[in-house]
Amino acid sequence: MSEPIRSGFVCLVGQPNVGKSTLLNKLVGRPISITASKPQTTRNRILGVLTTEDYQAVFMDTPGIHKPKDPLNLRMVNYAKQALADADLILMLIEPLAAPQYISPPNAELVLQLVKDTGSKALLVINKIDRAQEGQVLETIRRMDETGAFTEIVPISALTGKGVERLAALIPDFLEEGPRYFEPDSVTDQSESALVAELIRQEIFRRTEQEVPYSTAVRVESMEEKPRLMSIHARIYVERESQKGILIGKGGRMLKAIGQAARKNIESIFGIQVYLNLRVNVLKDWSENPRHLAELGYPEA
Ligand SMILES: Nc1nc2c(ncn2[C@@H]2O[C@H](COP(=O)(O)OP(=O)(O)O)[C@@H](O)[C@H]2O)c(=O)[nH]1
Ligand SMILES: [Mg+2]
Repeated sequence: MSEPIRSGFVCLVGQPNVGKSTLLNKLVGRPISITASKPQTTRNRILGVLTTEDYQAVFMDTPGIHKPKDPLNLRMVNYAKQALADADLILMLIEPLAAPQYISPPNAELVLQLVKDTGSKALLVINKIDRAQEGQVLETIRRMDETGAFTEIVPISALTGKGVERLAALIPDFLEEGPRYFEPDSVTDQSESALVAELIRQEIFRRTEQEVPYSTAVRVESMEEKPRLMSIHARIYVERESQKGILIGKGGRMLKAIGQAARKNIESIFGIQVYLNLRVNVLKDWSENPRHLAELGYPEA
């Protein structure tokens, strides 16, 4: 029998693009949740596990809360709401409020209401302080403290890591005695193929514009581990022929760049040389189709 530990599920929520996935990766110390400078990069609930001698925190990264306008986004927001309901502790992220009005953005108000509705313990994380004035951060703390919704308010920069250790040190105080949900050496519940598909999608999000990243889904069809090489075949789905053209690019250059960048990340995460084969298919209006959504990894919440 191992010693009793503290454990629990810690939900990261916030408006799109506030830095939830960047923070998850910093907390866990591994790039397991993809990030990009675009909203709605994260589409699923992604678990990141932090195990120490005396506690295990299972962080749940979530899609940003917003007002969904299509079936895919409706599912994404529902995954976030489900994670909120499952949480023992909530970390709500916001960015420093902007002077002179210090009004919180509409999606942040929406998140705050959802957090309050759970009745769970919540900490407020003010992220991106690396690009804010000190006075702006202080005024944000003051205003958010007035909501009475938070046990603690912690300013951080998920990008530089400033304040993240302090935040991590607070977490075990809010966990209760419980089981080790995951083996001490596991950092996520994602399968290898799900993580690979996400790493490919990350490069699409970072390299394409407008509706293209939002019309893209990735599925890994095979991963074969040979003695010194992992051979991976993956398929990228888009909704229209024109999007396929953009993803492939002139002379195949875009697809090549996506593949190269994804391959480097996969190699560094798995520590093995990788052969990556990418193909692009049109699956007309998949993001509107319940069956296609489920097949591509976005089942109803
Ligand atoms: N300057 C700055 N940028 C950040 C910070 N945290 C995240 N970002 C950037 O904000 C963008 C969105 O980050 P991401 O983690 O994908 O946000 P999410 O949508 O909330 O998961 C990315 O370009 C990140 O590099 C931070 O502390 N400071
Ligand atoms: Mg994210």
